[in-house]
Amino acid sequence: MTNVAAPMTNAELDQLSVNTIRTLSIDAVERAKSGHPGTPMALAPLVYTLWNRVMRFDPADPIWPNRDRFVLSNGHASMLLWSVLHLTGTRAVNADYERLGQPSVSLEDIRRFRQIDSKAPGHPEYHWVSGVETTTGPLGQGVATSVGMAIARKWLADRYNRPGFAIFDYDIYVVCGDGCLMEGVASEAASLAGHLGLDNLCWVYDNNHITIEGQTSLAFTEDVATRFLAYGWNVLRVGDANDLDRIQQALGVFRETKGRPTLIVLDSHIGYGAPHKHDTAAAHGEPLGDEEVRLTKRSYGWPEDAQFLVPDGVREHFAAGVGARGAEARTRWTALFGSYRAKYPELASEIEQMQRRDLPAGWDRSLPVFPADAKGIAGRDASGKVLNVLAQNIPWLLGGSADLGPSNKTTLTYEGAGSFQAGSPGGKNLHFGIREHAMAAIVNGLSLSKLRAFGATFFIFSDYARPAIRLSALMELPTIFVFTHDAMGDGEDGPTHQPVEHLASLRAMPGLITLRPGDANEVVEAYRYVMQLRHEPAVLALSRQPLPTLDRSVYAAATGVARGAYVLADPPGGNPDVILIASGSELSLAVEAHGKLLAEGIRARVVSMPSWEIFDHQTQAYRDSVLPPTVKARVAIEQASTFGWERYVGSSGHVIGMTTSGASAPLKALQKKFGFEPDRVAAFAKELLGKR
Ligand SMILES: Cc1ncc(C[n+]2csc(CCOP(=O)(O)OP(=O)(O)O)c2C)c(N)n1
Ligand SMILES: [Mg+2]
Repeated sequence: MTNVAAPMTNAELDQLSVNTIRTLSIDAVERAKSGHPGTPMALAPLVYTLWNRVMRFDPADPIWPNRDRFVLSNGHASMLLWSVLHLTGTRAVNADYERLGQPSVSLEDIRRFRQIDSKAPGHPEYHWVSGVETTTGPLGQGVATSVGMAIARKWLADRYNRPGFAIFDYDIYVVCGDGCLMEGVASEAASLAGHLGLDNLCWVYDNNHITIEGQTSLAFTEDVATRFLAYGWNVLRVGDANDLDRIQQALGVFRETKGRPTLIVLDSHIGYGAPHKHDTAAAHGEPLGDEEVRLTKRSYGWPEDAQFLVPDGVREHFAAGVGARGAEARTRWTALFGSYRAKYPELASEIEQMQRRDLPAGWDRSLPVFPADAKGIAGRDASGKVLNVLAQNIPWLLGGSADLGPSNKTTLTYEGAGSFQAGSPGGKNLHFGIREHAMAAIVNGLSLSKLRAFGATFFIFSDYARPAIRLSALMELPTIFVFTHDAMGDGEDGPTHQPVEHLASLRAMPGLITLRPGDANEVVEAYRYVMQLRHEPAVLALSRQPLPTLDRSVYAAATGVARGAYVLADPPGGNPDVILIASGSELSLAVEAHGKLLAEGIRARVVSMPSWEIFDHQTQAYRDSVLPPTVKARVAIEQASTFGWERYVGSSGHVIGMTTSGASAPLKALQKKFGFEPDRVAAFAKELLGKR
């Protein structure tokens, strides 16, 4: 016997690495006294194989554009990601896309799993931790977002690849569990991915038969494989989650499969190695407990008392695997991109601008200017004209509707815009089908891939997209949601189609910008503002019916939209006694009422307020100039829930809005029934002034 250990074989290093991921996960959850150990214990071999043997990812540059993407859709298993980001030595990148020297996730972060400011938070958070490709946690979102990433990759390849220049040829790998596959959004997204034949997309399904309440036999007994075959996917099965070679082989089959996305059904055992918790729901979401941790470590052949142990050789093993492969791939790509830039300077500069979320020069040239017109034009129609100009000026602006393109007016109709389909991946019109939730998640995936993307539907159905819009806001993505038929304008369709609380509920969402422009020129300015956003998603609420185009030689310029709210009209010499505040379709109503009040010698002001959020970000001085604190007589008019308007009208003001659902009738009748008439607006103004 000597003290010199024989060098470890590769197989031993593989196993040591897998067990390092497992024990880091166990220890982090134990220390935090909260978290999800069972699935990292089961899926460590999968994540190890994928990262160290397959993925083209350079830990030194986690935002290299042609990297393979990894999405952990079962975000509760976040310790998988924190472990692998740590063990690969992935570097941090800051908000200006600069590479920093420090690790993305340090061992100290893992020790402080789920604690304030740790780079190992409870669930994967894009923007907070470098190397996280999308925020996950709400089950189903990751898988659905990945479809957007796969669409983006196809589109990028079509536009930018040239013979000998495969600038974009990355793949998207996704890990998901029973929960993700139960969620409706996953079905919507999988159906579309199958239709589009996205063969750059691979979902690995952790088939462990366990969710929180127990066995999946309680609620989930469908044949998942057959379901995905019916969607048009390639379905593979790996019967043992510990078999690294089989996993690698299945991933290899994915890479060779053309014309279809791949689902790998991976049979696993949650809590693998824990003698009492293995295969039970108890392993899902709570620490194993001292004694069970010891027994588990013993079963892995791990020192029972060691905590947060990264044995010698493990980091080096990752460096020799994904580290070397990633560095090599990135270096080759960088050289390739250099020659590409020489040969195709314009295309190369587009790619570079896109990566920084810059807009191309001239992005707002030829935006329409709408002449004054009493009959006017619908918000949605103005939007369609603007979008068609912008999409021609900004090559990477694309999007579509959930089957309402002709109603939303979001179809890009100019020559060459094209439809995105399996056989035409350069098309800029996406057909999401009637899948609002997946649409919003896909828009997130497109945006995470640095495309400028929009999704559209009726405003009422924003509810169907809301969870993904929320993630857009959380991730600080500059996505665009075009929601038309934003009030009672849907008339005869009735209350099922008439949004009421939607504006209030979206305004309540942190980080989201809502805009409800009041005429065609405000629509133009709203888009001008939205296009310049880099870190905020925006919702545009647009009218179905024509709105008068205001005469801007009489009223203030629509550029005021960029300040959220602005003084549109004043009494002669200013100094109003009463302020009418309106958005969207009610702006012209306020203007009419204003005319009546002026005729009666009442000093009224009209404030156009398309966006609360933008206005709230202005200086106090500006806000006071629009809504002078001394003027307490204020009437807000908006064909939506009155909820929240108190903050602008104050306790002595009045809100004309909706306090019930709408009704099925022609718009005129609804305006009368719900009191959106100029005389009523004027009457409230007078009442507040004690003149009635
Ligand atoms: C939309 C949504 N609903 C509910 C939850 C709460 N939740 C977190 S994990 C989980 C069970 C997930 O089961 P599975 O995906 O099979 O994960 P496993 O326990 O096998 O890791 C639930 C219900 C959630 N995160 N997201
Ligand atoms: Mg499960």
